[in-house]
Amino acid sequence: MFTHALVRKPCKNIVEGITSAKLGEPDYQKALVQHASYVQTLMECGLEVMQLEASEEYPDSVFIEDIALLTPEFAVITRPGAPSRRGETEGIKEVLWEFYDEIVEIQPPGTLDAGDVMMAGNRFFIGLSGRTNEEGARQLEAILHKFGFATILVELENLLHLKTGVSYLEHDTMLVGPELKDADFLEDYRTIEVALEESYAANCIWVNTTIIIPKGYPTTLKKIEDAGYDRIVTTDTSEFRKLDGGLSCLSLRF
Ligand code: CIR
Repeated sequence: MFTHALVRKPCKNIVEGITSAKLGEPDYQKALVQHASYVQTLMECGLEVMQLEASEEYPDSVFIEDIALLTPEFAVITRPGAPSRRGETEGIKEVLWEFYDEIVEIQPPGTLDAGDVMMAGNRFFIGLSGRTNEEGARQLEAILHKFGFATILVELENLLHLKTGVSYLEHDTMLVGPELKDADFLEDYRTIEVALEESYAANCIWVNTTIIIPKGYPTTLKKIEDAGYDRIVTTDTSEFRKLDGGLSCLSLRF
């Protein structure tokens, strides 16, 4: 069970964030409203939410999931793959000391975005992407092995991050988008497939028995319901989607 979440408020410079989505510029005011409603949803799942101030220097800093991996026992501060995002980790250690005794940092030349890291029970899947290089993944594997976790590397072709294309919904179940639906690493799991036209919805989160999925993806919502999940809530993330940001990227849950 999670008890806390860490989020960072969107900054005005969010309009300068990295994107390949071709959906236009995000609207800052709308992003603020959507972010507040996302935070409210997390609180309704029983989490205490800690909100970091907006950081104008880093347009993508609202996507806080990428800068740290938080597990029950230890925290890893990443080294983001996009040079414009690297400084987003500044100050995060000081915040995490309040919760963790054990904090490890990914070192150069390793790069790792935690959007590429998916925990499923005692296994961690690590995507090798345009952001996470082999060195970064190996450093993380070494840390995870030390703590007794198994690791599996997944080569990605077109996805920004591993969790852009797959989400673990507990109960040995993976929600998976078109790019990864036939991937070998899914063989031990029940899968719920997301259709191509709803592929953005492959990124969602399980929070203390509730599944939070983005608003506007009815077929995926229905499939999750049909798979037996009875508490599903939606939240609008349209402004973050314009920057390739999924629902999970907006928080660190721990
Ligand atoms: C980026 O390209 O880094 C941001 N515009 C979006 C990051 C989304 N994060 C994630 O999927 N974990």
